[in-house]
Amino acid sequence: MTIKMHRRLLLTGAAGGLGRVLRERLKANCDILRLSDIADLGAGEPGEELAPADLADAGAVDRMVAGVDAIVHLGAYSVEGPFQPILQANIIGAYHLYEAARRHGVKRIVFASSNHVTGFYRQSETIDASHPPRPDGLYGLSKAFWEDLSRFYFDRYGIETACLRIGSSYPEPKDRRMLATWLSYDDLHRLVTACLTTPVLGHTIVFGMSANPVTWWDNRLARHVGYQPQDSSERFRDAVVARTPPPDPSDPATLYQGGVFVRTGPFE
Ligand code: 15L
Repeated sequence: MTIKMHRRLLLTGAAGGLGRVLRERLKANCDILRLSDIADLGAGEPGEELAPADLADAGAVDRMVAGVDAIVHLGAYSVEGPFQPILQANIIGAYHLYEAARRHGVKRIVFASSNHVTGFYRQSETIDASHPPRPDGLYGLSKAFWEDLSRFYFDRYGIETACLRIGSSYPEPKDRRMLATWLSYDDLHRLVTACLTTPVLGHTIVFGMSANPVTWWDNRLARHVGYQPQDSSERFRDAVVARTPPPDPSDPATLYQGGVFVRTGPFE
C-alpha cells in the first residue's frame, strides 16, 4: 500500500523511460501529479496536469515548480555524451530547479542521481555513501555536482533531498554487470515512496538497487529512509550468463563499476 502524502507532486522527465514507469505508479502517492518534460507528454489523464519545460529556461522551471509540495526529479541528459547538453540540462537545470524550490518553499526533492557518480570504483570494491565520488564521465560529473548542490541547499535552506544513485532500472538485467546494478521498476517505486514519506530525510545518498545477492554498494548510511527492496536479479542469472560472453578482464568496462561509460567519449 502506498501512503498518499502529497496534494500536488511534480514529476520531471515524465516522458523518459523511468518517467513513464513512475507516471503510472506515483498517482497513488498524491492527489495531483504534475508532469514535466521537454519532450511530448501526450494528453493529461485524470489526476494529472502538464507543465512542459526546458530545464535550461529559468522562467519555465519556476512555473513548473510553483505550487507543488514535493518534486521527483528525473529530468536530465541521462547518458554519457558531449558537454553542452549535459551543462544545460544537468548543471544549469539543477541550479534552476533548486532556486525555484527555494523561492516557492518546496521542502523535499527526490532526485535521480546515478551510479556513474562512483563509476571509477572497481567492481571488486564495495562502497557506501561516505566514499568520495569518482565520476566515470561528464554525465557522472554533472550528477556529482548535483549531489553537492543539493547538499548546499539542505545546509543553507533546509531543502531535504534524496540523491538516488540509480543502478540499472529496466524490466530485467540486460547483461552480467546488471546482475549487480539492477533495480526493478517496483523497487524503484518503493524507493521513491520511502524517500517521499520518511519523516526525516535530511540530505541522503541512496544506491538504487534491488536486493541483488552480488552487489558493490552498501546502503547502511541510508537506513533511516526505510527502503526495503523486494526483488532480486538472481532469477535472471542463468539466462544472462547463457546469452552473454564471459567477461574480458582486460576491458575497463568489466573492471569498473560504471561499465561501458568508463570508455565512452571523448566527444570533442
Ligand atoms: C544511467 O545512469 C543511465 O541513465 C542508464 O541509461 C543506464 O545506462 C544506467 O546508468 C547503468 O549504469 O546501467
